[in-house]
Amino acid sequence: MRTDRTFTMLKPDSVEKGHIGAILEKINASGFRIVALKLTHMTTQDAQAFYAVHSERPFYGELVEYMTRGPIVAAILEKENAVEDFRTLIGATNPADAAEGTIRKLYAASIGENAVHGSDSDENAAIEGAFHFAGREMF
Ligand code: 3AN
Repeated sequence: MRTDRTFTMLKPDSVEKGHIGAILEKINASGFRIVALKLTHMTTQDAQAFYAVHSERPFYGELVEYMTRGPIVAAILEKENAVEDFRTLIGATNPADAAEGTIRKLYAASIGENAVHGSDSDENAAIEGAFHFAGREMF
């Protein structure tokens, strides 16, 4: 399995606020190459499946509702040490705890609406990328 790719979503709040360009610029400027990219709208079934690992958590319903309320930008990113470096770039899950200069510090409103997703392991990066993209959509 490749170890130099991660998967991200710019969540509905980022799209609604017009932050797509600024966030993609920061991603590129931080050394990530965009391998796959699309604007898409997750169905309830998509979001339930994508976040199945959180299905027992109290915020699951809220999370599914948020992630389906508007379009998202899905992308696969390539860089050496992509998963870990991208988690550093986006910052802590709760933007109140996120380091200065991170994407969540700059653009996220709250823990529930935290602007971006970043895969937490190489294995999940591959699963999540394949959830959104066919092989011929990756370059
Ligand atoms: P991360 O996105 O930093 O990996 P996870 O995997 O723990 O964080 O959570 C997935 C998503 O669930 C978060 N991006 C956030 O939108 C939502 N979430 C996590 N914790 C909470 C919480 N305590 N209250 C509301 N939503 C949450």
